[in-house]
Amino acid sequence: MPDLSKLSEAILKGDVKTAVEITKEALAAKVDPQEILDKYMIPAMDEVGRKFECNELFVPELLLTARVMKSALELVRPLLAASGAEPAGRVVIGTVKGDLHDIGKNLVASMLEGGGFEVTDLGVDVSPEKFVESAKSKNANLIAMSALLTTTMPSMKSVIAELNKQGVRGQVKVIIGGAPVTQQYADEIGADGYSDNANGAVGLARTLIKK
Ligand code: B1M
Repeated sequence: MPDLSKLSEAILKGDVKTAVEITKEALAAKVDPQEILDKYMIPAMDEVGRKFECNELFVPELLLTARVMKSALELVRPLLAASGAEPAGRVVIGTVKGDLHDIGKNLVASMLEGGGFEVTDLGVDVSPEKFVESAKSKNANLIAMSALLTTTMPSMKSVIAELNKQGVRGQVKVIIGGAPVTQQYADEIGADGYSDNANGAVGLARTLIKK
């Protein structure tokens, strides 16, 4: 059984090789993938964020840590997805316009897929028009939006405005999430739901689609 604190250290150091090795060892030792993610990977990224805020880390290091996180996540994600269940609905997901953060969004997309949803991932920097056009062309029941920057959150409101403008708001539920997003913000902009984590997003999507 590997020392998983070394996984957090490897993420912080930007050390892809070690992070991948430890993650593989942990999975081979049947450590719960959700535990690897919640106890070691996400806290490491939070620490990266804290250091970035205190000017102890800068953008190049941030990029490096994100690369490590992504590599380790590639190994964990399929197993997280496999723990999901029943078929559910069609989801269009993306990170909102102006925002390039995709680690959390990818996690939510994987969990939704694992939960039996048909997921169309539009990637990052997605315009309101693209969200709405894709929801229409895919006949989606749900639009799922992620934002990591306070400056890009307002784009979530623009997507809802675009749904209203195109007369399709009643046909599609909207859920939102991402570090700066809150339930209060969801209520404020008229989103149907908010979750602060990927698992919660799946439950939320199921509940909303059943309604
Ligand atoms: Co950026 N960044 N970043 N960054 N970055 C943050 C977000 C920041 C908080 C760091 C800080 O200052 N402490 C800060 C935002 C400040 C603010 O707006 N208040 C910040 C900044 C300022 C910036 C730049 C402006 C820096 C610069 O260039 N000067 C720049 C902006 C670029 C842009 O987007 N236009 C930038 C760039 C980057 C990188 C490219 C270097 C890289 C992203 C790489 C990538 O994603 N491919 C990066 C990273 C890695 C971070 C931090 C360190 C980590 C984010 C992350 O991946 N977390 C971040 C600090 C932090 O959050 N601790 C930071 C792990 C991920 C699993 O969590 O995405 O929150 P998260 O997802 C969670 C939940 O939020 C939830 O589920 C997930 C799992 O449980 N969730 C949902 C997410 N989406 C959901 C949707 C749902 C439901 C739940 O329903 C639809």
